[in-house]
Amino acid sequence: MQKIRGDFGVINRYREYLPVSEATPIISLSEGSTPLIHAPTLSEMVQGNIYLKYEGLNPTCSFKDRGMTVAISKAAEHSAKAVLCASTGNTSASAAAYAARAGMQCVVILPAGRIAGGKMVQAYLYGATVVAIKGNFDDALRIVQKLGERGDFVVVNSTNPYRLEGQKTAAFEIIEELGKAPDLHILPVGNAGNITAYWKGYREFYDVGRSYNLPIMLGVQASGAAPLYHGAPMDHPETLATAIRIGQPASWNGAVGAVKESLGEFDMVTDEEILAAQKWLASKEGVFAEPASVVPVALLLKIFQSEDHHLCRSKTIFSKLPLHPTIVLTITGHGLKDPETASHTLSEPLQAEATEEAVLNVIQGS
Ligand code: AN7
Repeated sequence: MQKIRGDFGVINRYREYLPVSEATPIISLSEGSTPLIHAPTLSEMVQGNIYLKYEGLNPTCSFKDRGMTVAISKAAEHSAKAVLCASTGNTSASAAAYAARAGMQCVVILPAGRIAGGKMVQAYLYGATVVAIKGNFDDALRIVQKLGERGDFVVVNSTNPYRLEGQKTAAFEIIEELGKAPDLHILPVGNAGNITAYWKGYREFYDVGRSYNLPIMLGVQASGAAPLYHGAPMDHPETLATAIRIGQPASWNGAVGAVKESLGEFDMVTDEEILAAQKWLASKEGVFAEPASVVPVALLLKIFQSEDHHLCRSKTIFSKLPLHPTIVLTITGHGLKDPETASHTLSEPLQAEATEEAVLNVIQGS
């Protein structure tokens, strides 16, 4: 039989490393196999080889699709009729899409007024039931966990272990592409599932001899929502990077384990630094990422280009790396998820009559 394109998602690519069987119907949108983009300007700045794992090119434009294909496929295997999640936006978009694909109802619980526009549109368009609560993500997740106990819904937050199983495949792809694990992996941390999943993936390939090294894991948070950096949960997390506006990460222990075992660190950057990094990454490397996704870039700019470098707890990690290190940054979500937050960069376009001369005059005068 001819292989259809949907056959090439992460479950078929890494079936032997995932908890699926012949009995598992595969609900896939061809997620994964995202590009590892070399970043020449960052590489020169850091004197190493920097790569961007561009997860914004997944079917719903974030890394969440890797875990969602496994979680929804397993829910379908168990004949689930409905799934439920709390979200800062990307999990809900992904859950809604995969649930639509599986013919299941999807209910998403969101913090009112704090979801980026693109993500909100996705949830509605994919047909989810959207409930906005007067509270933050941590409140939403608490409610979802309670409702999950009733048994009518399968919870597809990263408390569902199938989610992290799927997400670990990003580490597999990086090892296959580089021929080894990077020396250092830097990624944003919110609910802390992704850092937990990457470390699991790196360790699994190391354990079966598919890589001979393990990376140092460096997790970066927004300074207004930095519970792991401070080592204590926060009641009122606040950041314009709404995707990571989380004060009580569900995968706390996994994240702390990844950082401890890999001799890594948690660090943080301010909202101002996030906005500057977003513009910098787009204009210097040609990659447009949402605010939460650029926190690793903001950290590199701070360490290598700012007078505030002494404020960075992770600075010492860079002095311990080999000469010309290989460093991977996960770009977790696409910039078009949240055009509003980037709109501060807009200005009025130059105006001209509809003739060549008029247009040329305006360009030359600018
Ligand atoms: C773009 O969608 O938690 O540390 O509910 O959307 O694994 O939580 C999103 C998180 C980073 C943090 N970058 O990852 C949700 C949600 C983007 C994100 C994170 C998120 P985790």
